[in-house]
Amino acid sequence: MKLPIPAEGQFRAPAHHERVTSKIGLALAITFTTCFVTGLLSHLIQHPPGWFSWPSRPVGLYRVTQGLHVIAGVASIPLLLAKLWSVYPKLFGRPLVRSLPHALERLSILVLSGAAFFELTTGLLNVAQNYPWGFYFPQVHYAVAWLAIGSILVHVAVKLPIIRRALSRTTVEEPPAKGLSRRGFLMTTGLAAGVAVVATAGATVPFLRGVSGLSWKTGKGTQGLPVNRTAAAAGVTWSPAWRLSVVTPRGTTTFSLDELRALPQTTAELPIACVEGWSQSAIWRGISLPTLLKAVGAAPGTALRVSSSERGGLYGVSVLPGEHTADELTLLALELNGEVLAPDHGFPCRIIAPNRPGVLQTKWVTKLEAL
Ligand SMILES: Nc1nc2c(c(=O)[nH]1)N[C@H]1C(S)=C(S)[C@@H](COP(=O)(O)O)O[C@H]1N2
Ligand SMILES: [Mo]
Repeated sequence: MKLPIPAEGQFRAPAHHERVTSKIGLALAITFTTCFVTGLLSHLIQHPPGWFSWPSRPVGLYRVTQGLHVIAGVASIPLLLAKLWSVYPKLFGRPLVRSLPHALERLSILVLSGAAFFELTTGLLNVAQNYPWGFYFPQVHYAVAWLAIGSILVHVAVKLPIIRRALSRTTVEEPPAKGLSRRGFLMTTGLAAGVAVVATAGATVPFLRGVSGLSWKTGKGTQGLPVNRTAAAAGVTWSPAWRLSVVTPRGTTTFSLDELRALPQTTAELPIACVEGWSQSAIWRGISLPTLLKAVGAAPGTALRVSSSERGGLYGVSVLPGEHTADELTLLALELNGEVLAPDHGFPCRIIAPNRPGVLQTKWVTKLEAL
């Protein structure tokens, strides 16, 4: 039996109108651009090329950019589904290929949909802390982002005449049709995007914490702060023989925990802003990096390599650039929310610096080396 293939002209539901497609497309262009710019920024902070430097202030800027990254990504999911719904009758356009430009356009849409779909699913699984794949998420998510943004640019350029036409007309005669009106479809799409955001944004927006049923991290956690990797999972243990070594061109200085406690202490309220989209502020207390550098006779603003006692993990080592080691608020923290750091939060000491991705806030620090 042959399945009847509907002709393109047979789809008369208002949701398939080019004005609907264009409006949702515009919203998607905004959310995807937001994702791209904030994602690129996050990538540059974590893998800084020579020309790039990232300031240590304002303290919570990265918290905002990464929060936006995940919120815009979550909002994109219903938008993308609505957009695909709106345009799918075009898939039935025959002949499949009319000309070379037409073939290229179809191919670019295939790449665009594939890349967009890939970014949203991998991103969502990442914030849900599920890693059901064999590749290294950040690298692949980053590479495909270029594919997505590139094909969006091509797509917008090709469709510009249609987008202009569809969005410029103020009143369009709405054909009598069954089902949701155009406005109804757009409102439903907007509502779905809003619900998705509210249900998850509490992971980073404090006043939404109570409302976000699906937010992946809550304020509950050891010492009032979520834990990303526990001491047990990282395989770290501590013994009184533990020492911190600080290596500078002038030699190596070691500190016992008691010696660190005897140095002048600084208190700061700083957020952990995880690349996975959750963030939370806490009160930290410890030795500020300018104080520590002074104690070992190193120049202010010396960049440092930070190593932890964790073996084999991906996040056991980080680099603190000069902008951060010169900032009074960058701490080698010994306390969190008024208590000695719990093992899961990095006991005996961890880095907490203003305006940085959580993944660079190294726990269980054992060595600092001047670069
Ligand atoms: N040594 C080490 N430090 C680490 C990690 C890690 O896996 N190993 N995870 C990082 C990540 S991804 C985050 S978000 C923060 C979370 O800190 P918390 O568990 O104290 O909230 O720690 C960072 N520091
Ligand atoms: Mo993280």
